[in-house]
Amino acid sequence: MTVGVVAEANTNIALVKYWGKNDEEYNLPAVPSLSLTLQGLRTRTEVRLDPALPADRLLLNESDVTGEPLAKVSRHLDRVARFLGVSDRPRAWVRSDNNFPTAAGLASSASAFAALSVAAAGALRPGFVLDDVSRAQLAVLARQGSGSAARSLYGGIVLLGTGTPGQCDSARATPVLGTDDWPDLRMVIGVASEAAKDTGSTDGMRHTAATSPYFAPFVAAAPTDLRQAMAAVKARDLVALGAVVERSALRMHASALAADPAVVYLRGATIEGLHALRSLRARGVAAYFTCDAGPHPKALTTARDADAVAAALAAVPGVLRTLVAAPGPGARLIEAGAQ
Ligand code: 2P0
Repeated sequence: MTVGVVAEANTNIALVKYWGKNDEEYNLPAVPSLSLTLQGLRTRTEVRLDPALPADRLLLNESDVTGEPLAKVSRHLDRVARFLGVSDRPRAWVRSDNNFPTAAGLASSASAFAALSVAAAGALRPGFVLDDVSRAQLAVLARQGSGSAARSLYGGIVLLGTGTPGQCDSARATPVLGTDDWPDLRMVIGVASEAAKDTGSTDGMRHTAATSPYFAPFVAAAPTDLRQAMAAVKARDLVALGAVVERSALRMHASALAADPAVVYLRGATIEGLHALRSLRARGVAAYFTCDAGPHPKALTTARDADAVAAALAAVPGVLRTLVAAPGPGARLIEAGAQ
């Protein structure tokens, strides 16, 4: 008999960016980050243990996947098993689906490793319960799969610390605001590509840290950015938060652009999106730019202004479509049972 467990996790977008590591082995971030978990952009993952399987299998968006993505998933299953004290874990079928573009700078690894962590724990430990303690533990495990994944264990606004090199459980995710604590917030995404990006985040940040003279100033600025963003979040002050959001993203990209050779995620649509948002702002619309390791211009805004922001981004050449997301929930177990 095999046991299938399904978990879901929503993606998150950083308001204060994580870029660079201070410990590669444990995947500890070099800077603290703050994120918004997004409603509606989710990964759904099933883990089904099967002792008869000769090796783990990964089905990603209905396609059989092998090579490094499968190896990363297997290592993560091993990590969760080790944490739970399960020796000789059975091989597993992992089936994962995203309802948004995979690996294109929409943080699919965040929701992917968050959902995988929960589903794996549920499959490997019968009767597993996702409570405050296990959620925090799974966030530490998820972070080792992908740094931003730790933040997707929680809904709303989430802080991820830097941790201490050599101490695996030192970089923890902490909920700052719950999913319903600032219901007026919206993130608008201008989808500028459905394709996988050229340079993955891990490689991009490693190369930036190794070669960019602007990486150290980016790291040095992060604590102030975080402090100001936390104060703005607690005061529900979108104008103050937006200023930090925009500069944190642009400083991250400035450090990447100054790498040798440059790491360039920005496209024409990204920069035109930034200008469109600034024009909106000059007319009194709440619209603050951000962008991750991909070309999509994104905007932090309000429920009232979300339609105007989405229309402005949709009009940018190169933007294919727009998504609007409210604050979303943390990772959750959907179903567990014998099959
Ligand atoms: C963030 N990004 O804070 C930043 C901003 C992308 C740009 O976290 O190497 O996939 O797996 O820990 O989490 C994307 O990086 O990197 C990311 P790894 P991850 O959201």
